[in-house]
Amino acid sequence: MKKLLSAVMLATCTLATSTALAVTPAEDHFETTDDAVQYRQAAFKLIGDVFGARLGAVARGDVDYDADAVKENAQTLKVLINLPWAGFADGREGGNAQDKIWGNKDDFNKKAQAAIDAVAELETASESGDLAKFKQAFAGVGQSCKSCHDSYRKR
Ligand code: ASC
Repeated sequence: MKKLLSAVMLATCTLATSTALAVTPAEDHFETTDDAVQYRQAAFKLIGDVFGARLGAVARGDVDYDADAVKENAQTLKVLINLPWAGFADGREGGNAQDKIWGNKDDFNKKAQAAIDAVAELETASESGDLAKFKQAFAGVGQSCKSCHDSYRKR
């Protein structure tokens, strides 16, 4: 019983930690705000390439569906989608981010988490080898990007 309890507690802690790491932290390790802005812009640039350019080409039908390539890119995206949020710690206003992010952190974090969840669904769909499922999940990720951009991106 004790063993089971500690296993459950460990699992709960791990879950809590990974969720906390995935969304915006209060503090960060960057020396300057400019570093934080450059970091998150670099992360979004990578996400934009893997999602918008590579997976997007398949979703739009510009590139033939290759299940293995799509799966690989979806797995890459699943890592990348965790990255930008560390660049939005307290006091890191700037770049293309609207200042109101910092007054609406709960909502911002919710939208960030929605993107993480949508990418997890995309990765699952990519494992099915089913183009229709991929396209549907791709649209879900796009919607999560748009929802946050509409509220919080300057342009
Ligand atoms: C992209 C990209 C975005 C989103 C958004 C989805 O590829 O660069 O900002 O998808 O356009 O609606």
